[in-house]
Amino acid sequence: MAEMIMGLPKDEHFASGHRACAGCAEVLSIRHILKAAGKNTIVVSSTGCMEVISSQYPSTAWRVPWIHGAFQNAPAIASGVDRALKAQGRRDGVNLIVIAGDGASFDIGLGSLSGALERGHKFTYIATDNEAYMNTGIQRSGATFPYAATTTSPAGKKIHGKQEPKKPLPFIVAAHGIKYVATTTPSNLIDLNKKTKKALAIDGPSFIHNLNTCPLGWRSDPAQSISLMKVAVQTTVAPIYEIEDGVLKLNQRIENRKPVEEYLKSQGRFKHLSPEEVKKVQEYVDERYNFLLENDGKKLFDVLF
Ligand SMILES: Cc1ncc(C[n+]2csc(CCOP(=O)(O)OP(=O)(O)O)c2C)c(N)n1
Ligand SMILES: [Mg+2]
Repeated sequence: MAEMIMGLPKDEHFASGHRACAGCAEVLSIRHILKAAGKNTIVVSSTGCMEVISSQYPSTAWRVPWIHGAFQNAPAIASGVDRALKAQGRRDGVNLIVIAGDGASFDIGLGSLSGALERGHKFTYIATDNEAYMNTGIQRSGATFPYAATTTSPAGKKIHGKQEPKKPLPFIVAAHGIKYVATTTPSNLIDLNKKTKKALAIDGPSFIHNLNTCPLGWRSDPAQSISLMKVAVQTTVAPIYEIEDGVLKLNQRIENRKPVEEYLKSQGRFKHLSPEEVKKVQEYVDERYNFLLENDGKKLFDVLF
């Protein structure tokens, strides 16, 4: 039995000595996802930072079986692993996890993800979202937050960063009728641990959205990565909820929301914003959080299921 510290297992399945940047929140999330999953786990990763930093030949940080696919096909690989283990009579007791970035999840691999969800494979998909294609040089993705400056949505004189909203991936996934969808950040590792376990216990597909500070791409202080995630939750930029059997449950109802400016001001990617634009971002965040408040406890997508 693993020893417990503050309710979290002591076992490590992601080794230190990897090449993640100082202050990378994503690598902390992954470490704790694997702690929750335990050693009987197979991980499939798409191309992205977490692959690049963990697996320079001939070394690896993964202490569980790990498959790296292409940028766009991790869910298709997981589908094959699920079916192969079943065919061999070895499916019971094995956790199958896809860990893929926002570019892979929100954009290029969305078709592959949709197919695997629709076929009903037993696997947990974890979208580690740092809001851009970071390992290739901070290009915008469908997950990039509005007005954020990236190398392909720069803050110019006329256009101030990304002009489009963030794609609502947890809802797109939930609309497939899967049993469990949840959102997380590494600012609450107990929550991340519980949700990972809950997702892995589902007999079918499950999905976790995991938002992570990227000090390089967000131009934030590496020492503040976890407190920035706390601010994301307190401002409701990152609402924490579950969708279980289609029913929305806000895990944390934020009564006294902090102004979104608190979140924006500590990141260089937002430093070009005018006061009017900060107001627009506040409205954008409020609209979405109010939707969650109004629908808390309700079954979403009734017509679709
Ligand atoms: C078909 C294809 N197009 C482009 C690339 C180059 N590429 C590799 S990873 C990546 C971005 C990954 O972004 P994301 O999934 O958000 O992961 P992150 O690097 O941010 O962790 C890109 C564009 C590729 N490997 N394959
Ligand atoms: Mg990314």
